[in-house]
Amino acid sequence: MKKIVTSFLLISMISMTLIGCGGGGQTAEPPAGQPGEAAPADPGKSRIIRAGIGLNDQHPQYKGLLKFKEIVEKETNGAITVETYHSGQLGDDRTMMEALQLGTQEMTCPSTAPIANFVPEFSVYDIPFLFPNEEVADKVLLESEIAQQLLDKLPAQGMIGLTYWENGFRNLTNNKRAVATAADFKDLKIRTMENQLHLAAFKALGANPTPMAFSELFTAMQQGTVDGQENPTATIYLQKFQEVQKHMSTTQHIYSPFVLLLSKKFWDESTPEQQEIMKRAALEAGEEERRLNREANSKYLDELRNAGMTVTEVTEENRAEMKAITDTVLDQFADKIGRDTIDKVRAAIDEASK
Ligand code: TK8
Repeated sequence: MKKIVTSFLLISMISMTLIGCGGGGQTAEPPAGQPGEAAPADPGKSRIIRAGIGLNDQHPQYKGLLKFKEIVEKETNGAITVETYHSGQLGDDRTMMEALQLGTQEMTCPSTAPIANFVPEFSVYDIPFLFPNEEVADKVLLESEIAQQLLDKLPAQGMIGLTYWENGFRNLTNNKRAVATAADFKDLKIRTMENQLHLAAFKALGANPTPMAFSELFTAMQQGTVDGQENPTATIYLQKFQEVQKHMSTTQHIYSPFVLLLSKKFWDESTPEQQEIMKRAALEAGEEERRLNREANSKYLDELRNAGMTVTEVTEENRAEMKAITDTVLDQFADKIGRDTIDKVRAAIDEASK
């Protein structure tokens, strides 16, 4: 099935390239209609955003994409159509970001962790135990200058960061033992996202981490290639990880933001009015995505228990010990991330925590 979808997409991409001379077609036309007004409906000329994510269609992130689609299609009077693809149908996070750079895909929504492979400063969000809670994360990500400055580094990489959405606080699951303390991480084979700071942090905790694309994770856990992984509760439940994992711990070790990314090529081919609409739609859909995500995270913790997982609530004291250990790896990343970026994000968090 996946093969068929992929080859169908390939064929349609190739034919679009041939027809549209360069993939997107309709380059640099002057904005139609009155200033401040969306381009008029012209079904023949609708430009398409292919939006792909790694999570499945039950996840709040996919619902967010549907909301984005609804707003953009309505407000551009159909001049932009959004096609949504879930479950890695268009590839994993890295592949999709590369496709955005090439202009062969228009939209994706990765965690900031894999974005750090393109813009290293994004790894500031990978510092374990950085954000104290969701309210502070919202203020920093949506209102601080530094969060916007990080998005502003994306165009140089061929991508536009429309805004931040939420993946959320990550929890550990595994098949070996109930993890309550830092010592319990010992020798656990943990899949991490493809990110150096995550790898180093889990190594420091005594685990045996291995980076892997999300699309390969379920099978890896099923076959025992890894003992466990870490993701927010909603993802764990909705991706059915409870079927292949016994233990879950509310480590809440990292708050992962998502960034809603658009290819710079598509952005540049859009009128200022369309750009405005996409920005606004990203924000509005993001509000919905956050709301649904928080509902899901609290609702599914019990569902994981009901499904037979042992859920270990990690105490603040044990979390503090984990933080003290992971803090020891930060210095080796400070130059890569930029000490200035780290200081600014910490200051924004302090300000938002007041
Ligand atoms: C899905 C990923 C996922 C992330 C991960 O493509 O890789 O663990 O948390 O949500 O973006």
